[in-house]
Amino acid sequence: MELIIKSYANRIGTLQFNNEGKLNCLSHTLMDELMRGLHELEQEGAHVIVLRAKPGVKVWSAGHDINELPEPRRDPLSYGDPLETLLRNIQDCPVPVIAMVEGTVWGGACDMCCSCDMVIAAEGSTFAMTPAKIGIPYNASGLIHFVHHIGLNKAKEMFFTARPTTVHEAWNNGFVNHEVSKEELETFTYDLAGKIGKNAPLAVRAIKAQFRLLTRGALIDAETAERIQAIRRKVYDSADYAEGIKSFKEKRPPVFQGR
Ligand code: LCV
Repeated sequence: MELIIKSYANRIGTLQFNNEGKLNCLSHTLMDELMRGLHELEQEGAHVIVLRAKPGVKVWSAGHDINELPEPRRDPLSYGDPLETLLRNIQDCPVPVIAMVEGTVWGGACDMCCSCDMVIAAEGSTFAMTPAKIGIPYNASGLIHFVHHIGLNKAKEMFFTARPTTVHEAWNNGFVNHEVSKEELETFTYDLAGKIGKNAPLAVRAIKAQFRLLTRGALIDAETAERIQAIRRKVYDSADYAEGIKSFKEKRPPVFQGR
């Protein structure tokens, strides 16, 4: 693995992003390595896994690799998209996964934190959900994630404004378990991971599995699911989605026409 550094000690696995040059953006390769790392660490006997970036990063992860977003007219966040698969892999990982965050977190990387079982973030961290900046309709499972974690109004504000949420706001919203100083981030996180690692692994796994099943969101009928898909398709078929990607690549602000 090149874009992820995997390590294991005292029942705690660690997966560290290793692509600062591209701001640890979630490329298909990096996400494949993350999924492989989760599986391997769980097989090696990890009781808990920490996701992290290198100490001192300014950008924890810049989110989905925009250059790998599908061309317009294709769903950018379909069920089989590597990002969606990664999020489910984290949620379904039999052992708790902790996001240890410093710096700024963008788009799909925020949803990745949401998919973790806990988030511990250093002072000065921020979290921004940016699909509206790029012209992406997001998707039902992702939106439900945020509603569950931070409530409907805060989730709407995060998505509609696309502005970075401070770690203090995120802690207040329940998105972050602990806000700690940069100096104590690593010690605090691994102490907490150690507490989980000492508990009965079967019980911890069973409790995580029950949380996963109990929070899968309200059942929706087939017609509602189809209506959601129709609403989303109008957006990823739009000129605005094409403009969102094009403007990013041309390093200029997007000019959305509402069509
Ligand atoms: C590819 C990148 C990226 C990137 N992809 O440095 O949630 S959804 O629905 O939106 C979902 C689909 C999603 O996750 O979409 C991506 C959401 N992410 C963002 O909106 C963040 C986009 N990036 C930025 O706003 C800036 O890069 C930040 C603020 C993160 C850092 O700004 P800074 O000025 O420090 P640059 O912008 O110069 O970026 C450094 C290099 O990383 C690339 C960017 O194109 C540049 O590449 P070059 O050096 O080749 O020009 N880069 C940054 N983000 N998500 N590539």
